[in-house]
This record gives sequence, C-alpha cells and structure tokens, in this order.
Amino acid sequence: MLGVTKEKILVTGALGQIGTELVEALRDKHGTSSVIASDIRSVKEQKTTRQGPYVTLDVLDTDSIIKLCNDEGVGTVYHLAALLSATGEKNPELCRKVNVGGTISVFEAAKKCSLRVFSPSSIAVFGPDAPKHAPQITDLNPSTIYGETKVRGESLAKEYLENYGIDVRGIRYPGLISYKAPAGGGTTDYAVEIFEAAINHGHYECFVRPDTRLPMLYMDDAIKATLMLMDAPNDALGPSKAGYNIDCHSFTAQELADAISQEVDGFKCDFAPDIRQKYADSWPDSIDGSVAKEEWNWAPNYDLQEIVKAMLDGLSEEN
Ligand code: NAD
Ligand code: AKB
Repeated sequence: MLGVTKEKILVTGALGQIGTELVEALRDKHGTSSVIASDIRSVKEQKTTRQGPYVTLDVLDTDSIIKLCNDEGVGTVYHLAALLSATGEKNPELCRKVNVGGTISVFEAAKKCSLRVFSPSSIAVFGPDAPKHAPQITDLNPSTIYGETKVRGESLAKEYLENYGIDVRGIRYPGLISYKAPAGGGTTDYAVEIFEAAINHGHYECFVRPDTRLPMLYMDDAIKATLMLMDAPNDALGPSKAGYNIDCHSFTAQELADAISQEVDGFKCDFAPDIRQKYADSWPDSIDGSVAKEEWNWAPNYDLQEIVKAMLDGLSEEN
C-alpha cells in the first residue's frame, strides 16, 4: 500500500507460553508500536496486562491476516498459534485444522503480502524409529498427530520457499521451561508445572516416569535462538532452515525433581504416568544441534542448575 512501510511484526498465538515472552522481547528490540500481538483469545483472559497493539485474530481467517498485514504494513510474522501435543491428541481434527490449516493460511498471506515468517517446529517431528540422539537429518515418522502436523509444517515451509521464494524459518523447539505464562497443553508441561507445585505445595505428582529423558530449554534461550535465527543472513542458512535442531539440555524427570529438591527444602515428587508417557517415549532423549551451531552460531546459556534457579527466583518474585 502506498505510504505504508512493511516494517511491522505480527505475532499469532501471542497469548501463549512463547508468545507472552516473544512479544515482550520483540517490543524491546523493535519498539512497542511495531509489534502487533494477536490470538484467538481475548486479551482480557491474560493475567498480565499487555502494553501495545493487540488484535483478536483466528489464524484460519486468511483474508483477515492479509488485510491486517496490508493495512498495518506488516513485513514479518511470528506464527505461534497451534495446539500442543496433549491437547492435540485429544482433539486430532482440531489439531490438524489449526496447526496445518493455520500454517497454510499464514503462508498464503506471506505469498500475497511478501512476508518473512518464523514458523516453529518441535522435537515431536521425530518418531520412535529415530535415533535417541536425534540428528538434524533422519526419517521423520512421528507417532502423534501433533508430530505429523509439525512435519507437514516443515514441508509446507520448503514448498513455499521453493515455489514462491517465501523466507520461512523454524526451530524444532524442545520442551520449553518458563514461568511468565502457563504451559499450553503439551507433554513437556511437567517440567513447567513442577516448579509452581514445589513452591506452593512442596509436592508434585509428575505424569511421566522418573527415567523419562527429554531435551529441554529455558525460555530466555528459546527467545534468544528465535531472534538469532531471524537475524541470520539468508545466505548462511541451508536446507534445514524450516526446522533446525538446536543444542539444549537433556535431563530426566527425576534429575529435574532432584535439582529442585536441592533448592526447595522438603520438596517431594511422586510419579503417576498417564497417556502423555507414550508421547514422551516416542520422542528423542536429546538432539544434535550442530547444523544450527555451524550456520548461525547457536549455543544455549542455561544448564539445568541455572534453569532451576531462574525459575524459582522468577516465580518467587511474581508471588
Ligand atoms: P501455547 O499453547 O501456549 O499458545 C498457543 C496460542 O495459540 C494460544 O494462546 C491459543 O489461544 C492460540 N491459538 C489456538 N488456536 C488459534 C487460532 N485458531 N487462531 C489464533 N490463535 C490460536 O503454545 P506455545 O507453547 O506458545 O507454542 C507456540 C508454538 O511453538 C507452537 O507451534 C508449538 O507447537 C511450538 N512449540 C512449543 C513448545 C513448548 O514447549 N512451548 C515446544 C515445541 C514447539
Ligand atoms: C509439547 O510437549 O507438546 C511441546 C513440544 C515439545 O512440542 N512442548
């Protein structure tokens, strides 16, 4: 549109676990008015009052995304709207609709409005047949519907790049640990819930076995990785740009509980595995992030002890 520069940023699914912190980081970096937060939910549902532009937007509504991008001069979309694994497996149809349909909707808008897109993937792309230390490139045969939608998201990104030159970048996020917004219905939520339970009740009943080992990352690192990837020069990025494995930390549920016990006197964790154990068992124990390290220099800052400290300090300050 004449007179509208395409400098603004749109974040979909902005009221979720990642969006809550990504919007804050993007506003610090680019200025509050440059970052439009959006979600299907009303902003009033969010505990924290949001400073800055907010619109209610269903990612399945392609026309509204296109209109918003044209009217506001949006040049980049961080597409976070999705259903996570546990919620997705309970409602496979909606999971496919939102995760695949929503991604197509955003990519179609990208085609029409020349947008750059960040579209996250997940360690859920790997299935039980993948090596337990998952390499960047291996067969992707997830056993969850959620994982299938993430594999499809990566292939759609490649398709839109090859066919229409759309710059879509993504990270196969591991389980993300944070305290500013609740975890959104995933299998790795135990690694978030355990902290609040430790502080408030001195006890947590964990829904996976103690020996369940999964790759995990503190949210500050996840946000840093996201911004680094989006800032990386395009010619540094190879064929994995739609779904990078990134180096992170890998620990069992028992190791996490033990690390919390060292900081919270008397904390006790019991284990009562439920259906989410099956999803966790189908995912890798750890991931090889050497391609991301080589191409855009990624390395995490927080190890397990530092994550535990940051979470307990953060939650105590909030209470
Ligand atoms: P979340 O569940 O916390 O947030 C997702 C947001 O999307 C919610 O606020 C929800 O209201 C919104 N939403 C749902 N349907 C929508 C629709 N039709 N239109 C608009 N908004 C809609 O999820 P998150 O943890 O912030 O995850 C964001 C992305 O990162 C997802 O693609 C997820 O698969 C991926 N990811 C997250 C993790 C993690 O541990 N948090 C790990 C791997 C990948
Ligand atoms: C989930 O558990 O569903 C997410 C993920 C690893 O994609 N945290």
